[in-house]
Amino acid sequence: MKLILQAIEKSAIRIKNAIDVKDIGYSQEQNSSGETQLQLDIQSDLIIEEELSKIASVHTIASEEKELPMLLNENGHYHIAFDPLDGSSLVDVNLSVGSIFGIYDGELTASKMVASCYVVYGPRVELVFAHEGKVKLYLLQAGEFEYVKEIHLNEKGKIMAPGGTQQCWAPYHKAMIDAFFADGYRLRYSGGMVPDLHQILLKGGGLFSYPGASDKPEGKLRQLFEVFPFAFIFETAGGRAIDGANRVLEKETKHVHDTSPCFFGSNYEVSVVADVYGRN
Ligand code: P6P
Repeated sequence: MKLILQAIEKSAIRIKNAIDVKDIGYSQEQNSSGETQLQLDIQSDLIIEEELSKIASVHTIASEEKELPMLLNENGHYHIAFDPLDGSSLVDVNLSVGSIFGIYDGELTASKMVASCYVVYGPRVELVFAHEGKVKLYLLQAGEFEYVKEIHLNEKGKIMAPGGTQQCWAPYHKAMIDAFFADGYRLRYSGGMVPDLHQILLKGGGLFSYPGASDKPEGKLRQLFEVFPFAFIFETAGGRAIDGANRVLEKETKHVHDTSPCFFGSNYEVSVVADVYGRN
């Protein structure tokens, strides 16, 4: 596992350097989700593939930017799913973006997740790694990731990050979000999953939601690359992650690019979601 974390750290430094290079435009390609790929998306994907290929224990990688999983080492046992540069279109407006990694032992399924990690490229480059019951924060300083602290969520927070197309929300979902704001929660939503969730984790809690809605009944965020890694981090930090009715880490993934509605947050906020969704 240490070699995997080191490979992620090396990838992050190389991706940060790529982000700092000018003249990054759109390629003519589309990814499996039909999103036009930024040259930066493709470059970030190749960087991570290259770094993980050096590790004998990595059997297979699955990338949001690739149609199918890729076998790296027949004798390996870790299966790593990653989103190389989530929210990459935000680079154009100089907002924070991130890389997300789910590390599975034996197969790409929620119940086999053993660790997860994300990197946030913002005013600083920070890395969060969840493994063996701890969520640890690291800061990139002078070319090295230095350990900062452990992350723990409060029982109740103050931040609300409501994703999705509001006019497509179910009426009970809209009423629930409105009630949180009437209760004094602060709106914090950039459109970048990584910085939006990082803020909730570092500011003690709240709720990030990307629900199923009439335009996207199964939500937008991908199970293996985005939803499961953050679910693992939030649960390890003392919070919860559900799809409305159930814990997301109990879902069965049928296709590598499957999505899921998702709610990540402190215990209090997620229990409100479970109650509302359980009654509708
Ligand atoms: P919307 C970025 O494209 C992304 O995949 C996540 O990073 C983010 O949380 C979500 O989509 C934002 O989606 O529909 O609110 O623009």
